[in-house]
Amino acid sequence: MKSRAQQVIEDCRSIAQLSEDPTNTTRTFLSAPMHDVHRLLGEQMLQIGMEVWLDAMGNLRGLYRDEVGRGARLLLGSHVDTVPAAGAYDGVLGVVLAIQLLRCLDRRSPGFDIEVVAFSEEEGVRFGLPFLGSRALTGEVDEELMQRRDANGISVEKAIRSFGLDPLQMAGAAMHPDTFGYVEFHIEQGPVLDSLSPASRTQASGVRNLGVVEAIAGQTRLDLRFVGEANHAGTTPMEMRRDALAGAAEWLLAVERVARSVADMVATVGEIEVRPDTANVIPGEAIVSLDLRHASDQQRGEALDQLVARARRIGQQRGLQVEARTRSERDAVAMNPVLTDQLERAVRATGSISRRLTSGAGHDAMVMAAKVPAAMLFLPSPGGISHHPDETVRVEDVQAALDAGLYFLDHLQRP
Ligand code: HGY
Ligand code: MN
Ligand code: MN
Repeated sequence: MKSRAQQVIEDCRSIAQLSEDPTNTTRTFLSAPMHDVHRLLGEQMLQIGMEVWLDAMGNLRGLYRDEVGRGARLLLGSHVDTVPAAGAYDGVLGVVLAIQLLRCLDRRSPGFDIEVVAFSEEEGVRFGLPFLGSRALTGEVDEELMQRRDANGISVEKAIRSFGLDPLQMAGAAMHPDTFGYVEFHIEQGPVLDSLSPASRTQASGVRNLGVVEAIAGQTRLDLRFVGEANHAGTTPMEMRRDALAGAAEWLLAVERVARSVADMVATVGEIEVRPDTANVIPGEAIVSLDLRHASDQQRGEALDQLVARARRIGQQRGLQVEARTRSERDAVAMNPVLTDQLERAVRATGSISRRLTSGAGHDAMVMAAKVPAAMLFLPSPGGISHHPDETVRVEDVQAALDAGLYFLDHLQRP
């Protein structure tokens, strides 16, 4: 008989097969495989007596009514979209584990309703803007967002209609007014927890480390556009060039230098677009992305100003036009201490070690926290790998998270 933790892992691996790309796991906002994800998870929700629906942003929602029906509601969930060539657990684990927790409740009354939400989009891959799913629950959807276009010129609004949903019903996606808390189970996606529990020690002793998240680092996503002059690669002397890519490359190394100079800062240039992108033409235009994160909003702001100023200086020195455009900006968010303390108590009461930490990764909890007390529980990421096919979890840690989650639900005092 498969354990509940093994079932969680198996479900995540089954969902990882539902992809836009047969060679890896890639599932972006309201792409075709999302229909299959909704079918698989929706069936599981229906089997445990939940009411199931899709909201206008494509979030799959399931409600487990407490038979006492006092109406107060706890939200559990995470996202079911992925980055390209993703692992099987980022996001999905939080939804599958939440459904498994309700199975563990086995119709016992937690004393409140529980809604499980599978957010349609958190990564920001298709439209360059993250958290589309949770924005719909917190009322952060406006016309500008609805008209954002993807690489094929399709708007968010059109994508919603093409999926068979009605964007005019967006207000109906709002979080239920009786929601008193949001809890997200997620993999750490970094090396901290795994380095604290080398397999030899804790595997042997069986003691597990789980992460109790105190805060989520703030993040800035920015596009930097360098414009020079395309010209012949063979006839243009070096001193007569205005090479946009060379300027972007100089800036990219400055990004790395600045991030390394500030403790706990991370900065990534993950995207680069070159025009005309041809071997024998000097690049006339280079657009690079910046993902900048730090727990301190002030230090992130200072580094951002420093980097934009550096780009402008490089532009002056190289005769390049430089434009900076912010894609999205989210300040660091503290998790709710009342819920977080109770998560920690649940971790300890069920025999695991609670490790408090700040999340470097962004999560829907940072959006939800604006409207409702939010908390997160992390499972270790073996090898610290994530946003990669080798992303994984240990079944013992999934079991520890289920044990802690059940204890949390059984003893929850509302914030
Ligand atoms: O990028 C992130 O921090 C998250 O995985 N969306
Ligand atoms: Mn992610
Ligand atoms: Mn995630």
